[in-house]
Amino acid sequence: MKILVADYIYTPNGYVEYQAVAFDKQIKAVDSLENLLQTYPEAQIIRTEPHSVIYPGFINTHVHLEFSANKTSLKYGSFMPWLDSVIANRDELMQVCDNKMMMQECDAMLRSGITSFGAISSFGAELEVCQQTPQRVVFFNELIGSNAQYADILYGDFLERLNASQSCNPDQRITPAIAIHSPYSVHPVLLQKAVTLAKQNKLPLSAHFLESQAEREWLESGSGELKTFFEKYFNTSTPVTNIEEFMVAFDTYPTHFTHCVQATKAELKHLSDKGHSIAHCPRSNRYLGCGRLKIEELDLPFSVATDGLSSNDSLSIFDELRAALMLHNDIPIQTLAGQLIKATTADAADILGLNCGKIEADKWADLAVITLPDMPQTKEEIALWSIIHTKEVSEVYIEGIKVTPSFNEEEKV
Ligand code: MCF
Ligand code: FE
Repeated sequence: MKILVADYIYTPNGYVEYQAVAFDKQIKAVDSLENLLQTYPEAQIIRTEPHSVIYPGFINTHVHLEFSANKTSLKYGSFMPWLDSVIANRDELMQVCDNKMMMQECDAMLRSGITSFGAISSFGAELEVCQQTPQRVVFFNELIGSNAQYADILYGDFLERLNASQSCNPDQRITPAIAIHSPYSVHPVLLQKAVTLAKQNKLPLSAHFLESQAEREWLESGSGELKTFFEKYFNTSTPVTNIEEFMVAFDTYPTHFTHCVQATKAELKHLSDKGHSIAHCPRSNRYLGCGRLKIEELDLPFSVATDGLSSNDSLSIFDELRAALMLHNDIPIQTLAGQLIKATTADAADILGLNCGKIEADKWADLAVITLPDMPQTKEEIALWSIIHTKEVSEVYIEGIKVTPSFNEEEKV
């Protein structure tokens, strides 16, 4: 048993002062140190630095590790030039992206306090790294393919990758899952099969949805820049589905939809009515010129995610949260900071079906300690100071074990 003591703890009831958390693999209790010691007299007491706050480990719901080699290869600024540049550079980016590079990015996520992430896997190349990294990983095997002719081959390949992620050792903390790439790139027959499979096996399900204006135009009227793209690379000139057909295919199974920047109020209402959620990727949306998701109008749960280095400059969750503070400049900043912390902890865990994200009894002891440079004046300001001042967290625990980015202390078993 360990007891972690800090000036503040972020709990489902807000920030509490002068308390401590008792945990082994799971959290046992939050109480005063004196009370906890009465129940657990043998516990190891760990005192954090002054002005520290204990948070549940942060959760990055959507990242493409396989694209970690990108620095300046892909074109930022506008969606279609970016997509063209993905086609042109993908093979080379994959070639230079080795396990070492992806593990460094898992390290970077860990240093920013990320204890769980959703890995969107196009090829299955990051499975080994995800098995080795100490973090929990929801491993989203991507299904892509708009041409009915190749549907069987693509589905077969997808099933093989899914199987591999299903055969991991439980100690590796991997949850197998399915990602539908997008409405413009997945044939409705494939989509139907994958949704049924997810439902039957209770696998988390995710899909990129209504990211760009080009995507909307193509799905609505079969025109625009995506038409040129499909004519050039796939010799087709009509979309395989439309917004309505794609969206209703998920009606019976709650799905985590990524981006949704271009969704209308009616579409967002439909997503909300069917129990879905949104992964909000503020820097990715800005870098690809897709616009701003109006999070102030959402009435469904959302997470905040980095997306991959294919459309970002870092995988740090705190870099992402700082960007979100800037992007949503009309939302009162203290309120927004509080929402962002909740979105990346409790809400993200609920969305991915992980038993963590909250500091309360019976959750996994996945914790991130941050240390503020000075004492906050009020509890209401802690969320904002945490986001503004945290470049790296001070300590991370996963399932009760302290982990360090270089993994040479206590490694993932
Ligand atoms: O989320 C961003 C932007 N939207 C769509 N796809 C991707 C993103 N980052 C990487 N991707 C991948 C996607 O998984 O790029 C490929 C897919 O494999 C695009 S389709 C050729
Ligand atoms: Fe993505």
